[in-house]
Amino acid sequence: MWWLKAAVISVSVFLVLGERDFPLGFIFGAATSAYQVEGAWNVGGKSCSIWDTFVHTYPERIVDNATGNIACDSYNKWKTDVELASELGLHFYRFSISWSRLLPNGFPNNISEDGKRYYNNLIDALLEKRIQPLVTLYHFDLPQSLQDFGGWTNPLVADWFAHYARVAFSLFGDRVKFWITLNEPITFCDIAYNSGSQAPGYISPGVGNYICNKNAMLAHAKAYRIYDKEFRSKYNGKVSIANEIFWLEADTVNDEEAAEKARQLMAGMYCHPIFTKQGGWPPVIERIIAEKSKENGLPYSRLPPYTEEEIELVKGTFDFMGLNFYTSRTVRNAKPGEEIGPWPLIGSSDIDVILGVRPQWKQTGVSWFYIYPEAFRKQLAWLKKEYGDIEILITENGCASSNLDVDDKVRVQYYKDHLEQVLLAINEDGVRVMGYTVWSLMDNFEWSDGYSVKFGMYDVDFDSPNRTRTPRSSADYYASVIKRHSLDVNNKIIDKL
Ligand code: GBH
Repeated sequence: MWWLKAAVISVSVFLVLGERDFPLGFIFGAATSAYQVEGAWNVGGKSCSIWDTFVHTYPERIVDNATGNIACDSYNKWKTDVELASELGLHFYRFSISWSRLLPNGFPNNISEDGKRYYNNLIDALLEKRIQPLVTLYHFDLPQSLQDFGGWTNPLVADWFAHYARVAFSLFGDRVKFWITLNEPITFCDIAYNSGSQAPGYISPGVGNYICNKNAMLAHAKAYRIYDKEFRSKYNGKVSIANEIFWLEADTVNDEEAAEKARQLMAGMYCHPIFTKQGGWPPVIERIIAEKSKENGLPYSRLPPYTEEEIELVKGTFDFMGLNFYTSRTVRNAKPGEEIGPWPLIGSSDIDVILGVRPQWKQTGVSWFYIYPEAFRKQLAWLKKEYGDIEILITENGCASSNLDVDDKVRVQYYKDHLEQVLLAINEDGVRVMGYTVWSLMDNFEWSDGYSVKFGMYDVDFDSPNRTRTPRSSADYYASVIKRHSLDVNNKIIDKL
């Protein structure tokens, strides 16, 4: 009576799915990005990206004048990286392609054999271990040759990106089923152009950031449309964008309106055009920036408008939503005449708000990073309310430390507390979270913080030419969560927390 046995097994599987178990199809992964791990900045015909230029031109803007010239040497050590991913039992590994390694002049008429070989090797090695590759097309490293034409502020960048995306889809799409077009446009648009702390290092607050924002939305959309038209029927993959969203909450009950405006500036500018039925900019922000621009004496808005056609092009270009979640801020109205620093680091002079933190949020030892796990659930619920019942993949979540501790209890606690909130979002709020990605598989070049800030489950010895990778407690913990598909793990690390 095999059917009875099967029924009993499936009923009991159903029954034993406890509160601390993840849904059956839930997937776990870890992430890195090309510039942060590959090194080999000038090897095999690769040309410079804006990060190569940035670190070489302004060494003083990076802690210890660090560069990604060698980084984790993943260009040579990709086999080891796949080993680490496999030791952890990852379902998928999220990495990014270096545009200027694959297309050294930025354009699709010169595909690098070396670049092709490198990414083919990595993809094939992952698949051999039954690890799905999840590929980000753009993680902050624009070819310098395209920056020379204005980079993300030139509207042609949307087509340059789309042509690059087509090359990647056609080379790797037979094996890659998950694609992220752009990683965190808020970082390479708002942080970059408002503060200059990210490549290309130009400061153009309230202007460059908005031009970049619009062009990034169009670039994403064009790549998505190409996948849809030319590849989907053959390859049947999924494509989206990964947005970083700090949870923003009202400082006091009087700041609720300010907080909602700020959410529209942080999340809305990169989600509303894609994930809503209306498309286009969040109306409240579009109106405010138009008014501000008028006050500035401009006969047009600093926020470039979308045409009807562009709204249609961008709207609905997603198969799921990618979310990078780390930290939170409070929001309050700025006082009249109060000096306001750059968005999204300190505040926004366009919407007249100031960001802060609560004293009870523990700082990680990294300037921008305060821990508030409950915010994760609030963020997921807000996204569902705002954009509907869409599938969400956590494309990054993780914890920074500034010390070398291999027994990284704070990081284990962070994963546990944040995964608990993910489970609550799924079980209590009905948010359709598909999976979770740890940033990062290993320590790597943490942008302007160089190697002084560490996110890795594996410690990397940057003093050794071997770039030796050593698992931390967090690697052990994450592996047991994945294996058990649950937070109910018998793990000695948990007992020590
Ligand atoms: C993500 O950025 C990135 O996708 C990833 O590459 C990165 O390594 C990871 O998270 C950890 O940071 O020093 O005040 O200028 C998260 C957003 C943007 C947060 C840059 C830190 C610098 C703040 N990051 N930001 S500041």
